[in-house]
Amino acid sequence: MQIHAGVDTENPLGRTGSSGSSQEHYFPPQASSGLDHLSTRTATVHRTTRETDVKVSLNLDGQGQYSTHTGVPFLDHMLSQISSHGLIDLEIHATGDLEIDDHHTNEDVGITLGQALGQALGDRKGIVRFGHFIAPLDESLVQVVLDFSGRPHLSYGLEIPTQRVGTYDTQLVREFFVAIVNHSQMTLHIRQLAGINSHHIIEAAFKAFARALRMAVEQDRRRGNTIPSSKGVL
Ligand SMILES: [Mn+2]
Repeated sequence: MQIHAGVDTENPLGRTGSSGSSQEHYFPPQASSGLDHLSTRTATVHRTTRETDVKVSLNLDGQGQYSTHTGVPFLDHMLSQISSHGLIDLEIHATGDLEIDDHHTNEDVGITLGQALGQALGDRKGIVRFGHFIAPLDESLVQVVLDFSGRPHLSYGLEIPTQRVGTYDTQLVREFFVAIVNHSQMTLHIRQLAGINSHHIIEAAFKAFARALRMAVEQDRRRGNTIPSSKGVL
């Protein structure tokens, strides 16, 4: 496994420039905000096992640009929600043993994304830390509350009425969040307040997760360069 995090060596100041805007390179919008310790919050994690090969690149201070290719179409659809509503630039490429089922690929994308989140956040200085949102999607309503506490915990309250959405096994939603929680060391509560349609319930959960994530990783200008914990460590 290779992990690279931090400064983009081709764009170390994170300045917007005219030298290409491919999704390989990120241009955080607040490079001269006085919060330069947070201004290049990017990470790339490449994780390989005998079951899958997953590469995740992200920019927490992105604009919601994404390129997701996991071989699992519904998972791609949900990852695009994280990017679009979390304003996190996200590039994910995965190959896996889909001839068995989607389980390993789904889980390993969650693991690798969780690791990338953890890497990009570093020591978690200066972040809001907590995030919450309630997202509707038509009849569905899902609440997400999260805390970059350093302690992995998931309370999962989705009750998805069908076994599949398209070809996607709906049991894999929980597996995805277990993986991301464990590998980003996040406390995450997901509660379904209403919902009938499986696709709507899951998508509302990912939208609420994205917005809660956006809130939690936001730079807290009053917090400055300190860790948001009375304990002094997260
Ligand atoms: Mn949809």
